[in-house]
Amino acid sequence: MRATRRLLLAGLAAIAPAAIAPALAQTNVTITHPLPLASHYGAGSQAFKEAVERLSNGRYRVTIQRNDNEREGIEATQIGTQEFTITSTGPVGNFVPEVLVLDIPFLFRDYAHARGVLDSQIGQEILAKFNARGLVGVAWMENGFRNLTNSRREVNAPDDVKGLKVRTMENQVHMRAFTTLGALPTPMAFSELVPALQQGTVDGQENPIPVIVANNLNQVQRYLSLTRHVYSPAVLIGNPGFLGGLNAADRAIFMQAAKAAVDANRNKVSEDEQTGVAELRRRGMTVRENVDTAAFQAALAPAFQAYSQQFGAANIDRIRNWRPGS
Ligand code: EAX
Repeated sequence: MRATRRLLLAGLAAIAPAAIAPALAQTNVTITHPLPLASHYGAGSQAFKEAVERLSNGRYRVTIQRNDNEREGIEATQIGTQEFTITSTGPVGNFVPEVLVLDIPFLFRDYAHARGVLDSQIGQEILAKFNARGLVGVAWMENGFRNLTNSRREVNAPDDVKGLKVRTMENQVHMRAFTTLGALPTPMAFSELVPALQQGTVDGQENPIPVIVANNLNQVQRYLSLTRHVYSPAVLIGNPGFLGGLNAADRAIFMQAAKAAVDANRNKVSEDEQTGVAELRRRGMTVRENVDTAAFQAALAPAFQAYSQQFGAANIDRIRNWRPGS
């Protein structure tokens, strides 16, 4: 009897810690973005979720939600009803005006230039401006070079844009550019875009290839012109109260997860840029590749003059002339 009792007690001792250990506290964290999960934002949010849950050993659980109204995602992050959001800079300038300089047409030469500037001191200085606006600019992500689509006509040069009702983001820099070209810019949230195109409220819109592909905009747009008229950054924004309440180790986890998000997001943009145009042709879009971008830049001269006055020519040149190692 004694031996049995001893065995029983030894068995109980072995399982006791697991059975009575307090269930590990788990904190739920929500991140939103405006696109399908298979998009370049979806890739970033998935990488963020995986890294946070792995690095925290499950102490944090990340829920990814889609909200195709980016302004709402920023507002919810600002007031704390969610902890993070991924958004293009489109509406961000209404919260952090210093971001608007990045939305100037033809500011960036190519992806390497844009990513280099955003990851440099220039980009970090702009992220720091979020703090005074009740937001945390955690990391620059990427939306991509924006291209014009419409259902009225092929667009090869600025004159082809005259009179087109073009949906723009709620972004004063973009709206000025399209007004200067003689188009009729119609600002609205992404959530309103497809209905507006379906109902003919607008003739066209402009977005990066990854957005056009992920949202099947070929179903509501006939012509694609590879204008690449604006590089559209995206940004991972965090709630100050949540991030400020973390200890150093947990904050480091979220910063490391943000880096994973940026890498996955940029890789997906690069992939979509490789395959997206052919895919959109396959889906039936008429694609104009050799757009006269020099003519577009010349036609935008009055807008560039206004941007120089608004943002300072030196600030614009600092970005435009950035080189690796500078
Ligand atoms: O951020 O609103 C837009 O056109 C954005 O490019 C889209 O929501 C992805």
